[in-house]
Amino acid sequence: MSTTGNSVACEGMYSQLIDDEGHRPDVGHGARPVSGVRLISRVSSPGPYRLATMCLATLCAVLLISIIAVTAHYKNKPQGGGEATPEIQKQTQDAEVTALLANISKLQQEKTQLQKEKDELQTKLDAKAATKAPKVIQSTTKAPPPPIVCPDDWHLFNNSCYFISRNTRDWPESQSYCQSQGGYLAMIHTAEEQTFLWNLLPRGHWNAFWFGITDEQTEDKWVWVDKTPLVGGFWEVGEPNNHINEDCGYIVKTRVLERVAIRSWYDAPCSMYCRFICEKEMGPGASTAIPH
Ligand SMILES: [Ca+2]
Ligand SMILES: [Ca+2]
Repeated sequence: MSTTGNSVACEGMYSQLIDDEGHRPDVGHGARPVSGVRLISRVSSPGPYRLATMCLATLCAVLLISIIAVTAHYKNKPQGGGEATPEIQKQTQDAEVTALLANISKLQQEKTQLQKEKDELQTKLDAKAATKAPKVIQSTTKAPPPPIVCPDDWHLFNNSCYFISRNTRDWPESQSYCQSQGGYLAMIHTAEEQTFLWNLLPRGHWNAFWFGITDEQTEDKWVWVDKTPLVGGFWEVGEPNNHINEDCGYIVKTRVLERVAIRSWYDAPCSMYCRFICEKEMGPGASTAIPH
């Protein structure tokens, strides 16, 4: 250690001082010798160098001890707060776990409360739905429309009533009569409707019945009484032929059984007096407009 070295150095210095007794460096061989009493006196009494050496040695020892003590102190001192840190950390963790458990317990209570409220609301909702159900049933079970009842001597087919006249009129008068009854000369759009009317007509030698078709406005441009154009039709073979300025249509049902419904239309002069077929729509959605 440096202390030992210092001690040696100090001892060497002291020995040098002793060796120098009687031979002071600043005294040459030719100098006057010193007396023995004076030398002993110098050796036994501590000089300023020896005292300084001792003080220095003491200071070195104190310094060394201080360094060792400080080093040992900091070496044994635990890092980051000492030996209690793990305990503090454990306590902190325990506190955090306790807080988390308390929070979980609180959330579970809130969840239970919310579930209870949800069940109550669901119960109320079901109750309201149950009370509304009869209303829905009522709204979907509308009363059926009243059955269509045709006047006497009128015959029902789909949503229309049909009248087969017994008297005869020309075509314009026939249309006027039908209008006076709230209808119009029959407009026949389907084979089913044609067949239905055909079955109502009595057979005869030349039983002819006006219905609601004419080409009076434009020759060979047949239109219904509501001004809609004819599409197709159930004309007899060779008809319409406008043989004698024939601008109105009628249905002929003879006694010849081979004549059929779908080939029974003829054109004829509108001034002829014939029986006729009236039609009027009935029920909801029926047109109140009377074709002219
Ligand atoms: Ca014609
Ligand atoms: Ca004809």
